Amino acid sequence: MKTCMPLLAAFAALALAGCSKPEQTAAPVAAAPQSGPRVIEINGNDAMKFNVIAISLAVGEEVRIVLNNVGSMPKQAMGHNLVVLKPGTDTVAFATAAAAAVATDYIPPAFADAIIAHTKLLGPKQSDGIVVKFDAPGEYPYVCSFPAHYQMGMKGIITVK
Ligand SMILES: [Cu+2]
Repeated sequence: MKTCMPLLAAFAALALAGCSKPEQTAAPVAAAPQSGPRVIEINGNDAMKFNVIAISLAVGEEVRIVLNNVGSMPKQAMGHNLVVLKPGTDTVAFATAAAAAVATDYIPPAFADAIIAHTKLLGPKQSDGIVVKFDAPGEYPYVCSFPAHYQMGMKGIITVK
């Protein structure tokens, strides 16, 4: 911040020198809106289910998807994440590759191009959020990539219109 001070001082000097019009002096510097994107909360539980399996969004709508692990089993046995994939991704192949990707918290490097966004792998009572915005209509699958959870039905679809 210290490096900004000479600039600010320069602007102030210009303003005092009479270069400013009234409407320019009134602009607040830190007036960013406090309301962020719409939040969609999804719970994952010890029964290997998401409580939300269908989401509808408008093209270009920015949303924050928050995954809450509401279970109580240890992360090593019952971790959850939420991975959003591009339309048309072979989700079975993805889940199979993910199950082997232990070193990367079940995010398979070979599918990096298919992943739009993903949360961290969450232990019990942990939460993580991702901000997404889809510029093209389609059906975007989301899955938990912890081993066997996709096969148990821990998945959903984001429909973008
Ligand atoms: Cu899971």
